[in-house]
Amino acid sequence: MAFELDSEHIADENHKGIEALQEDYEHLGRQLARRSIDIEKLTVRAMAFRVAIPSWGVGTGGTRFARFPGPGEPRNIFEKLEDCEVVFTLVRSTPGISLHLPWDRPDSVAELCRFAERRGLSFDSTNSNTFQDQPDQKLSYKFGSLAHTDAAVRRQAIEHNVECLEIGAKLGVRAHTVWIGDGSNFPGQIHLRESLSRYLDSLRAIYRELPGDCRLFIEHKLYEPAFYATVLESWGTSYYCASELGDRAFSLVDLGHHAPCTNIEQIVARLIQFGKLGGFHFNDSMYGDDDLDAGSIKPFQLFLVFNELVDAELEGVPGFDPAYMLDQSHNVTDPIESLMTSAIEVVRAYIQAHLVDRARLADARAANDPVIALNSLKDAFNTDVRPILAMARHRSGGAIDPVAVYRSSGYRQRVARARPASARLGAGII
Ligand code: AOS
Ligand code: ZN
Ligand code: ZN
Repeated sequence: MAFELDSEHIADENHKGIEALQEDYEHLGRQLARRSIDIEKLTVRAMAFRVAIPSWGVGTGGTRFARFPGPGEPRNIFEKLEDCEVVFTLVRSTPGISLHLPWDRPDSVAELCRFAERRGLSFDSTNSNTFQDQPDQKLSYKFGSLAHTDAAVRRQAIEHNVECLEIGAKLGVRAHTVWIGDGSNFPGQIHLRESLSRYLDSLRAIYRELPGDCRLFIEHKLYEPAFYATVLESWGTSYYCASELGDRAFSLVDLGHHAPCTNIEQIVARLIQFGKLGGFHFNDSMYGDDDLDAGSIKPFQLFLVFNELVDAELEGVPGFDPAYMLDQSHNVTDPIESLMTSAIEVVRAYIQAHLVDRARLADARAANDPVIALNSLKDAFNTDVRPILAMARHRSGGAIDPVAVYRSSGYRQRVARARPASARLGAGII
């Protein structure tokens, strides 16, 4: 049974909002014209922006205490893609899918490709998993994977990543992302330098197998599951490893993987400057990791990150080509609603960053005028660009109000009937 949002339903719902949107859009257009900004150019940019959806994000996540499954959760990669299609149909900026292996390992790669293509979807990256044991697995990752003390475990983890590369090549992905849970939970448990050397050696073995058009992204994370010392704990170590590996290895920044109060936009700027920014996992957090939807706690931080990205884009920094992906765990929301809302937030930050008067900002910096410099950013951030985002969706055939259209479509109720709950799903703490 195929699930499709009826285009007539979207058009009917859009009809209710188009007059108000037109009015708001024209008003904003006049405001921006006074600042010498052409609203139409921004709308074109919003229509072209892409952020990928994680296949694991359409299932309900959990904490180590509990997981409360929602109705109609997808039970396999095909059902996950059906949910991703809903997000794409309504927001239009999310045709790319980040695939997770082995959770999404297909019986037939060709069939998976056809299934995605028919829905206008494509695969953006593969993500390996050596942070869990799988039922058919020979050796355990309890004490690590790529950095394990036992060469046989490291070999097994390397082979898994190489399998991801092979599948990814058939799917046409542009990147393979490696995040490992390796590290230690107690002081003394691992040799801090030797574990990093083992990790790097394993990465070298993976890198050697990288198909020509694919990039290797390594994802750092401050803590968890290794609460005392994580092997790839910071952007500095990530940068070092990416540099050691070669030109096609890059650092991936997951916004949730930093200590509170960390200046993430500065990390982003450093990685751009050193030619090693691979991409992002967007989400938001109060304390740690991908607890919350993008932009729900620190929308200004998201804007400041995009301010660095747009600055590099406009300057034409050589080799600057970051991949944008969401990586979130949805515990209490309908994942489709969270993903749509987050995708819109990311485009919001991108468009706002394009509103920065960069000449004014440069002058303020030259004059050592922090007030005007900050105001240059705040003027952009405080501009309500929602009419641009809604118009971009509308013109691309999506929804003016995606959550409202989704709710009134009855999609969740339909899949709840068609997909009886299965005992265990892949998503948990991710
Ligand atoms: C883990 O904390 C990382 O954010 C990973 O990027 C990701 O959530 C995982 O690979 C999904 O399994
Ligand atoms: Zn991540
Ligand atoms: Zn994470």
